[in-house]
Amino acid sequence: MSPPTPGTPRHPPTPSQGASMKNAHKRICIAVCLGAVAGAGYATTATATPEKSARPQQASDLLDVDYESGALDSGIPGLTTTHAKASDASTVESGGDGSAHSVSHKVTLNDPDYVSDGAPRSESANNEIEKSLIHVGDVHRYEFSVMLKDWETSSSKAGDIIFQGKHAGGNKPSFYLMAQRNAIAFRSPLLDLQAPVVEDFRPYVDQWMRFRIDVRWAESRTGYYKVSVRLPGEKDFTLKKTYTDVNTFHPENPTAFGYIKWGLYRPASSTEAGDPATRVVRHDDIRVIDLG
Ligand SMILES: [Ca+2]
Repeated sequence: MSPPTPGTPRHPPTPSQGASMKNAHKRICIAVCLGAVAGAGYATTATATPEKSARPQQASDLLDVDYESGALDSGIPGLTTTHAKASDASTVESGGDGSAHSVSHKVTLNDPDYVSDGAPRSESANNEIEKSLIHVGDVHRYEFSVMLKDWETSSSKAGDIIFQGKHAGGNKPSFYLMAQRNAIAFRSPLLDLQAPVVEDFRPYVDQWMRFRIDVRWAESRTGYYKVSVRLPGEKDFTLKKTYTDVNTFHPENPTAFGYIKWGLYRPASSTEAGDPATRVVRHDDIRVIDLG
């Protein structure tokens, strides 16, 4: 099935506008990076891997959503939140991944108050934050922390989606992460690629897991996905799966850009199949980093 988008941006950039904005951003970024390097007195670490302790905003950050403002949009103009009506479909909670706040998304099946854009979902997205959007040629790193809150596992084969890299325009996602049975799996539905990246999440329910997905966005077979995970108690990320020479930007319907969504989307879950009616997931520190 093809998940609908959470809403078409009011002013989607044309390809040329998008490229122009991106180039302008890169020029600014280069200037800022050079300034930071010069000011700090070092010259070789401008592309150092961001780590959890590096909370000061990285010059290469295209998006940094930490929820420390206490607001559902994390104080970022244009951040898209759920359209579900239930008051607790999305809330800012006390306690984050090494911080004071995080966001919660909740979905109860068979309840219209937890339907957003026609499906059982509650998600946030960056589709109206232009500098963090996806265009062909971008190389992006997506990092985010996830807590499966009081999560009951299910023997059903349905996967509940917790993060997506999407193309706009009603296209299927390029990739997503889903909780399925006892595992968290990476999947590219159009390329029919799937691999578990957390083989058994049950020891980590109610704890923060951090994910890193590097993507070269290409409309030919020159792209890649690299998926890394840092589990509770681990100091570093572990590379779990790499797919190279893949067509990562592959819309079925014409579109010029893509975006990310985080939250909970339960497209195939059903209480008849034994899935719990209610599930809740928390996210924190959602970042888009320009590697290009
Ligand atoms: Ca936080």
